[in-house]
Amino acid sequence: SDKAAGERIVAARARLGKRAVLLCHHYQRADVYRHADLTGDSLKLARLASQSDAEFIVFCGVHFMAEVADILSRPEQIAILPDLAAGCSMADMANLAKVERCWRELGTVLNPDEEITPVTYINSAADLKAFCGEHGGIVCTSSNATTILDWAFAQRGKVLFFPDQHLGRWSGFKKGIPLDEMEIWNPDLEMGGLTPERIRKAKILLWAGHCSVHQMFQLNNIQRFRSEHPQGIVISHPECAFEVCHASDYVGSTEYILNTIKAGPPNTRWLVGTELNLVDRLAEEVKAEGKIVQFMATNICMCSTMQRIDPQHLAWTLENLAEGRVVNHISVPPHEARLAKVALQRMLDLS
Ligand code: CIZ
Ligand code: SF4
Repeated sequence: SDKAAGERIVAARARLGKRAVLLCHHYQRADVYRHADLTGDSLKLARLASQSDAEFIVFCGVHFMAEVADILSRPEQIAILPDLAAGCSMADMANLAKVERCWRELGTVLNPDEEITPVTYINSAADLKAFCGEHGGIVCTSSNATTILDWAFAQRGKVLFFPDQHLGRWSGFKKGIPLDEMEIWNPDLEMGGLTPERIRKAKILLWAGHCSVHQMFQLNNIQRFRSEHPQGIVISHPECAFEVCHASDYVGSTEYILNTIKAGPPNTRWLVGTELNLVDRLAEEVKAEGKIVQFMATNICMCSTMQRIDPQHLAWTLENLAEGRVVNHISVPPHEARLAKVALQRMLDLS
């Protein structure tokens, strides 16, 4: 049972002591989250992990996050993902073969290594971060995407943004780029489904990827909320569709959403467009201040891969570590890690 697993987690952690640090992303379920040493978004967690003295970085989150922790941590530290099946469906929408093909196809119209800066959202595999490191590109997160676009356009005239079209479009829009100068690159079509003219005219090429969780939030959820609660405040994650972000009062990363609502005035009502575990936890935390926090979708909407990290997997992982067996080690190959770190470091130097 989950309760028994909870007790096993506490016992194994007592045996491991300071040898293991337990990181939990905001989207983790409550019965895992309560065991966290450190909580945050993916980047904050990876940075905190690398500053700790722990030998084992146990990352309760998804695969790309454990990869970033491995890349940014010291060589002797070991990144662990309690369930190897905890991926990210958005990250999976772009793979290296497709991005390389895209780069080659763009090369028939222009000279990509001189004219396009590749920008990858942190929600991507390490080999794509390495691609960006190698081709003069950079990583971004949902908290720094507009700053990163400034840097990217200072290098070259165009940006290829992957895998999340929504974060790319919203960030471009915030920078004042007209919507008709942003084109969707569909990796399943030849030349992304674009003509050479449209490629030449585009400022941003948006990879046709999205988050299956955030696409559930709909404009009509906001419209209904506004008609029922005219004083209510709407806040969304930039992985939501453009019209949802556009109709929101605030748009930002998980850290931004948490901070904005916590710092907001008492006795307010909020509609929040991001993952349900975060929203439920936040609602509990701020209700004493008279703040009502509502979830944007009418259906249950969790990240199914984040949910895979459950107490049973965590208990099993920690017990193995305590017995001296390293399980579910996430280790990025050195050549790839070096180039991925170049792209990550460009971002870290800007924030
Ligand atoms: O970078 C993260 O942790 C993710 C996936 C979202 C966010 O907005 O923090
Ligand atoms: Fe990936 Fe979406 Fe889950 Fe975040 S919420 S890990 S972007 S599938």
